[in-house]
Amino acid sequence: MVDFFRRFDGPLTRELVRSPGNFGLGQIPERLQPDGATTLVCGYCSTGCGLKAHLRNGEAINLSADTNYPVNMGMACPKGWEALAPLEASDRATAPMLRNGRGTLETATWDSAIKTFVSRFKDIMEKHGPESVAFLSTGQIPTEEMFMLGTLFKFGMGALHADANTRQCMATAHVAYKQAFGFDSPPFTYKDFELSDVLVFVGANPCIAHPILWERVMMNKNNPKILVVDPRLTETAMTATQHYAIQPKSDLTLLYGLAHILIRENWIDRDFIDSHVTGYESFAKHVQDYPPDVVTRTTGISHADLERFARMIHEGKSVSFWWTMGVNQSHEAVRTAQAIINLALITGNIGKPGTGANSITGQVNAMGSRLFSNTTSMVGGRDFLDAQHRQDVANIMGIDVAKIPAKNSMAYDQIVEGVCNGTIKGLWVIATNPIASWVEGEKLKAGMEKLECLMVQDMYANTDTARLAHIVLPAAGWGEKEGTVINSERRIGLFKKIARAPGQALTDFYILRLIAEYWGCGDMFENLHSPEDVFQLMKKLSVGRPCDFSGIRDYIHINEKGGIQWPYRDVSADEAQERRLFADGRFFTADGKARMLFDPVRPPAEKATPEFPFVLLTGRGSSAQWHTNTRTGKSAVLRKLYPKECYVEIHPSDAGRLRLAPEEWVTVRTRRGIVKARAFFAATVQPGQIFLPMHYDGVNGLTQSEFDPYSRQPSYKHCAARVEKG
Ligand SMILES: Nc1nc2c(c(=O)[nH]1)N[C@H]1C(S)=C(S)[C@@H](COP(=O)(O)OP(=O)(O)OC[C@H]3O[C@@H](n4cnc5c(=O)[nH]c(N)nc54)[C@H](O)[C@@H]3O)O[C@H]1N2
Ligand SMILES: Nc1nc2c(c(=O)[nH]1)N[C@H]1C(S)=C(S)[C@@H](COP(=O)(O)OP(=O)(O)OC[C@H]3O[C@@H](n4cnc5c(=O)[nH]c(N)nc54)[C@H](O)[C@@H]3O)O[C@H]1N2
Ligand code: SF4
Ligand SMILES: [Mo]
Repeated sequence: MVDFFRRFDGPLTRELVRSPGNFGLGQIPERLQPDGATTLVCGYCSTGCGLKAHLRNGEAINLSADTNYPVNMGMACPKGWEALAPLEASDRATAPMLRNGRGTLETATWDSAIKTFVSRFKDIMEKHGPESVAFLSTGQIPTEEMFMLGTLFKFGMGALHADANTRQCMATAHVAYKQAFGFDSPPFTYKDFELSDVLVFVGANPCIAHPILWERVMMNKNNPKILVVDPRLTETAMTATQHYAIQPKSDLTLLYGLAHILIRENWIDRDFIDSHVTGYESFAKHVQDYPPDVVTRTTGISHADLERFARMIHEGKSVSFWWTMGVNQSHEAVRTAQAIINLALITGNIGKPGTGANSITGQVNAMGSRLFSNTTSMVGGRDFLDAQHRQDVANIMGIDVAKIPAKNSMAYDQIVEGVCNGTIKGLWVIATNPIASWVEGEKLKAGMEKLECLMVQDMYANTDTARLAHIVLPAAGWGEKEGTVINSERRIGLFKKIARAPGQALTDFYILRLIAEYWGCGDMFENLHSPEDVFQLMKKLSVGRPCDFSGIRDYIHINEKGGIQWPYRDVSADEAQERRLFADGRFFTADGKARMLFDPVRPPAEKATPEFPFVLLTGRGSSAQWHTNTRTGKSAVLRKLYPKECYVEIHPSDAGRLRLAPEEWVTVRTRRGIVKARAFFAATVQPGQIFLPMHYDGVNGLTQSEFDPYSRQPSYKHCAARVEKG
């Protein structure tokens, strides 16, 4: 181990080599029983299940679902059971790589890789200013690493533009909550799945995307009504009490239409509105424009169904509203999320058991990113434009306030635009695969090929994005490092080290410390020797914020409690396992009241035309596939659980018209690109609509650059397409 650091023999190198958190195994106490078992949070989705790692000589030999963890109580989905496979894959990146003069990537030392990065980025920033570089990161690494990355880049290296794949995913929920509640604060606890008597799911397919949350719904003993709003007859919709197969992107009309009926019938909670909400009168006026006949025309839902929907909300004692990507990924996404929030507010369904306007998060630590990545918000959910916030952070971190930018970063799409038009010349990509996951993949690829310096930090050097890089840094993954993550119900859970990273791969934590050292700003982190040191600093940064978790003692405390939900201010004051927000009806706005926000409905950019007669929907295909499949694709077990080749769901009537045979190869074409897929006849999609799972190569070559104006999240689930034989 000492060997590959021999050219950089500073104190950090010695610490790296010695540190049990890096090359050895972790420091959590059960490590002391190397043949026992330990619990850690799964590294895929935001459900945040507890997995039990069975250890031999301190390393995991197998995983099972933890029966004691309050989230999953002994259940796990296939990805969780198979989470060791991606670590053991033969194509792991095991050494840094640099692109040579002939244009191929070849193995390099850490010293030369990081020196190359530092000299190229410094060069670019000197020539073109600090706004000529950017990073794109993730919701899939621990909060400690996000914090290090965001503070290193902005306060240490003096750069500005930084965003993450959470823009593709959670930006809408973040903005919707912030505007409505004064802070990005999903109010629920998972127990609410079990306590509601009416559950409304909008644009969410938890059977596939959050299977264990769906299990929690199935544990509901109130014989609840489950209402699902989704253009597709998904696995979730099939088990629902009622499925509303609306026209794609007509949600806002539907939700305003429901508010119209609830208000018309006086099925509202006037006391709650008067005491805890502002903007009700103008909202009530606004929804007068959405009477049932208008709603019926736009959504395709019958008048009777619409009235019954509103009545079920009214008759429910504890109604909870849940939304995911069908809402967040839309051209009017923030207002749609807020229309859901408004329904909860006018009916007083918030702050009580089994209620809430609840965004289900996606990635394991999207919630950590929303609070601490220092990208769109400053650490602790603060605002870069607020001088007092900047001063507070400078004081707590012991840095000069002048180092903190008084300007916001560009959003993901603006960074991508900069890459494509050449104003961004240096890009650092961490734990995300934008070539495959961002819209209009081909355009982005062409832009990335022009970059002066592209550095990719990933577990694998062969992702679509890493293949374009000038520098690849091999990263340890989930299971090979320690840190905390925050799940959908605000529960802070633990990643533990149960395996050794292969070859020379380092944890992102140590990669960031090395980069800081080489950049010349290592002093910023000189007291942060382990992720847990960072956690202690983040605790201080959370004090007095809505997300205050300063009452958590340390990692052991989180371990003992089975995760801890924020807020958690004082260990002696609040020991409850399950907590929800807003029980007192006070929100995080200046006057303590929630805001009702709304806009007129707008049509999406692309409509079906004679040339492109289908609406193309995209999303998750199976519970065994994760995003761009770099991890899940490594498990032989998971590979048996989904079709090997890309497939497109098409209604049998459309397939008949196009004279397709089942499973025949077709070309799906949009104005931006093509994908080959097998035709899968399924009445799950409506006539005139097709569905492509996002996990296969090239799918995002088809999607389009349309964004919500407030959250700048892409509208991945709506564009015009054509299906051709062959
Ligand atoms: N197995 C698996 N699980 C995952 C992931 C994964 O890749 N694989 N990813 C995780 C992440 S990061 C996320 S963000 C979540 C996503 O979780 P979900 O949002 O539940 O999953 P999606 O399939 O993207 O989209 C949900 C539904 O939105 C519907 N939809 C499309 N357009 C519209 C519309 O206009 N209106 C409405 N109402 N619905 C619409 C789609 O038909 C789809 O069924 O899943 C997480 N869990
Ligand atoms: N068409 C369409 N496109 C979509 C969506 C959709 O619904 N439809 N959904 C969007 C959503 S919600 C999301 S969240 C994005 C996800 O998009 P991406 O983030 O691009 O997808 P992943 O495949 O999860 O990529 C994560 C990368 O991080 C690497 N990695 C994993 N763990 C670590 C680690 O600890 N350290 C480092 N350094 N690397 C690591 C993995 O190997 C992988 O290459 O996709 C978006 N794209
Ligand atoms: S539901 Fe999510 S957190 Fe639970 S095992 Fe599956 S991927 Fe992991
Ligand atoms: Mo996501």
